[in-house]
Amino acid sequence: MQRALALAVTPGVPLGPNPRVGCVLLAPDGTTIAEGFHRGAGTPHAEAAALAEAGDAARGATAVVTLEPCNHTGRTGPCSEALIAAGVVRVVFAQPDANPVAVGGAGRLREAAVEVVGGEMIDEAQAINRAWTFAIAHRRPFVTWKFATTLDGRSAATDGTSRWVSSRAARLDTHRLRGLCDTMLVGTSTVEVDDPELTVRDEVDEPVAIQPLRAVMGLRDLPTDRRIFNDRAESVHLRTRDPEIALAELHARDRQHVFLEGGPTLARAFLAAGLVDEVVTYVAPMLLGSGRSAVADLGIHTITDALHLHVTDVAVLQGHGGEDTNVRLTMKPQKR
Ligand code: AOF
Ligand code: ZN
Repeated sequence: MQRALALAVTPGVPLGPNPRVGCVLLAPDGTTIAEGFHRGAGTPHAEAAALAEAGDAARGATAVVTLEPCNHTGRTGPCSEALIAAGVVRVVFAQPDANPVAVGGAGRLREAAVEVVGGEMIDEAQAINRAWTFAIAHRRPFVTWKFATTLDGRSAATDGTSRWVSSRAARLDTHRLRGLCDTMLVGTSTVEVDDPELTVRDEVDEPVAIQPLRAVMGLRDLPTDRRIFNDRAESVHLRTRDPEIALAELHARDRQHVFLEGGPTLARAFLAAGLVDEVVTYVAPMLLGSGRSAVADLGIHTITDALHLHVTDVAVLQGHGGEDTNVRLTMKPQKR
């Protein structure tokens, strides 16, 4: 399974709507017959790739897969049937497939007298497809809210200027994180005021294979010459102010991980709706004493009502060329 998990995360596999999956076919004596991994939506599933490599040698084999074999004909055929037809006698998988269109593989295999064991290294398998797993379970994308702040919690000065709060190292790190999501989301006011392009660019060493979708939400009409609508990536205007509706629309477009980069009003709306799953904050050693907070008034007036977050990771982003160190905090809001 360790090997199957490593295959699943083979570098270069584009982040898409499909999960990353690895598969190893073992002979009865435990030697490896063939390996396979999934290379993105529309390409053969990991099991199919391994079976193709094995040919007749798959007869009597054990298939070790990071995800329960699918039982549906989607972009490709059902892996349950392919494993049965190839004469595989045993299937060991990690994560059960709760995807409503694909579900039922283990049952179908058992029906055909294949021995099935599930749940092996399930945590590791779920971790490599965190957003996919979340989106299937919750029927909406996972939401990461990202913001940069000064030491005194300001995201912009009183004149509205917000450029260069975070260091170049922190901005580079942001672009890297953007590239790990499939959607970036801001509100109409951010597009009007800051006119961001919202692409993953230059600053990252390796260009991303697919640019994340650029989504803007809000009822206001926007001029078409805004940079978010340029041809460097896909974009969409979600005509709603309701985070739940916006996420439902993105889910319908097969989006699994939203990187929320909007202003304080949008942040408040998502927090108030309990729709922030992760917070990533870059703290710069800088004081403003006044200026805009990262989040608008949450209606909290006493300390015991504070919204608490749990820190899951701290990273020090060393500054270069005279720039100071920034700190990145990754947190989980406590749901109320
Ligand atoms: C994959 N790769 O190796 C396995 C998958 O888009 P489709 O029609 O090819 O089906 C995607 C679903 O198939 C996916 O969401 C998951 O439930 C199941 N298994 N998918 O992309 C694979 N084994
Ligand atoms: Zn499949």
